Amino acid sequence: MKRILVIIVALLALGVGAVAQEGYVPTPENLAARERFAADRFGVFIHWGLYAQPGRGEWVMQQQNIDYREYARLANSFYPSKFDARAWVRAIKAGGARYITITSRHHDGFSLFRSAATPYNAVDGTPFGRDILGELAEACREEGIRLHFYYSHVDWGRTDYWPRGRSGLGTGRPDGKEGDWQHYLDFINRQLTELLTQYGPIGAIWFDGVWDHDAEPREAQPAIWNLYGQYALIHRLQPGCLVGNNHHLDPFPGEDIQIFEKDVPGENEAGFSGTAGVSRLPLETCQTMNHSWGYNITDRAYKSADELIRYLARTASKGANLLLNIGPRPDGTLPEEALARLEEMGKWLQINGESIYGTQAGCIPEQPWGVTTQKGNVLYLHLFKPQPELTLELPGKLKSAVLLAEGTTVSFKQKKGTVTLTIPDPAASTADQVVALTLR
Ligand code: H79
Repeated sequence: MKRILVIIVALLALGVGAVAQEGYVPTPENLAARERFAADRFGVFIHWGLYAQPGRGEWVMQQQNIDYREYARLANSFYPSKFDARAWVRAIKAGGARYITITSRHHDGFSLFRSAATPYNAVDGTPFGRDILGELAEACREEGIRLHFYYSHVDWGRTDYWPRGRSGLGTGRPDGKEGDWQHYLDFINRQLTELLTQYGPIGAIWFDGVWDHDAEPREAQPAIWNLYGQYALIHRLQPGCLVGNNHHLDPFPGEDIQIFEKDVPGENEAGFSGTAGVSRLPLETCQTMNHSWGYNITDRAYKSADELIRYLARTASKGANLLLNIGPRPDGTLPEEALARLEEMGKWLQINGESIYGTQAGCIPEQPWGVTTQKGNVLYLHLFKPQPELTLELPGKLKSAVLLAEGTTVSFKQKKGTVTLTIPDPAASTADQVVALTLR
C-alpha cells in the first residue's frame, strides 16, 4: 500500500498544478474575502444527502458496512417534498448566521448538485430532479447571505478511489486493479469547476477527508490529493473564494482559513486537532447542535440555546468563527429543535451582535466568569453566570461601562490598573450578559 502511494505521489509531483500554490500569495480580493469572513463570525453548516433517509447520520454507510450499490438505491427514493430553500435561508438568516456551508458531496459520494461528472447527483439520479445547491444559491443571493461548499475528498462508493484509505472498507469497493487515482483526481477537478461556475460567487470551499490517508505523513498529503492543483484551480476560477481543509493538520500553502472540528481553537477538546497549532489565518470551529452532523432520527441530545450562545461567544473570544450544524430531515425540513435554537440565537444576536460580529479575540483570556471580545477601544465582557461585582485588570483607563442589552450604565471604581464593576441587574440574560467597556 505504502509503495503504491509513493509512486502516485512521485507521479503527481511531476504534474504542473501540483506546485502552483507553493509560495502562495493571496490576491487582494482574497484578502478582502478573508476579512469579510472573519467579521461574519457565525455560519450554519448543513449536512444533507441520501443518508438523511436512514436517519443515522452521514457515516451510516461506513458504520453499517452498506454495499455502495445498495446504498445508491437511496437515490431512487430521494424526494424531499417539503424542501424550500428560501425557508431554510430565512430561518438561518433570522438566526443571525451570515453564511451557509452545505455538503455538496459527502463521503458517500452522492452529489447534491447538477453534475456532468457523474449521474449520481440530485438532478440526474433522483426522482426529485432538482438542483438543491442551485435553489439554495438563488435563495442566498436573494436574502444576501453567503454560500460555502463542503466537498469530500473521500469517496466510499467510487471504484476509482484506490488505494482505499482508512474508512469505508466495508462498502464493497474492490480493493484491486480497477482503481484509477488520477481519474478520481480529475473527477474532483471537474466537480470543483462546476461548483465554482454554476452558482455565482462562492464564499469558500471546505474540504474534508485528507485524514483517510493519514497513514502517510503530512508532507505527502498535498501530492496524494493534488491539493495545490485544486487550490490553484479554485483561486483561478474565483480569486475571492476561500480554501479551507478539515485535515486536522497545520495549514498548507493555498489555504485561506484554518478549520477546527468540534474544537475551540487551541483546546483540542474532541482530540482531532492533535498536531495542529493555531495559525494566523482566519479560524473556524465547526460544531454540532446535538451529537450528529447528518440527520439522526434518535439523537435528542441537543445542546440548549444558552449553551450554544456561550459557545459562539467562546469561539469569538478566540478570534474564531462558529459554523453550527443542522442536519435536515429526509422530507427537506429543518428539525424543530434546530429551528428553536436558531431563533433563540437570533434574538440574542439581535441585541448583542455588536459583541460578536466584526470583533477580535479579547485581550483578557477565558476567566471563571466568562470570556472577552473586542473591537477598537471597546472591550466586551461576556458574563456566563450572575456576577454582581467584578474586579479586572484592564490594558487602559476605563471611560464608560454599559450593559449592552439594556443600555444601562454600569458603575465602577478605578484604581491603578484595576477596576471594580457593579453590575446593576446581574444575569438579566441567563445565556451571556454582555458588558461593553469603552477604554480611553
Ligand atoms: O462531515 C462531518 C463528518 O462526517 C466528518 N467531518 C465532519 C465535519 C468527519 N467525521 N469524522 N471525522 C470527520 C473525523 C475522522 C476520524 C478519523 Fe478515522 C479517526 C479518521 C481517522 C481516525 C475513522 C477511524 C476513520 C478512520 C479511522
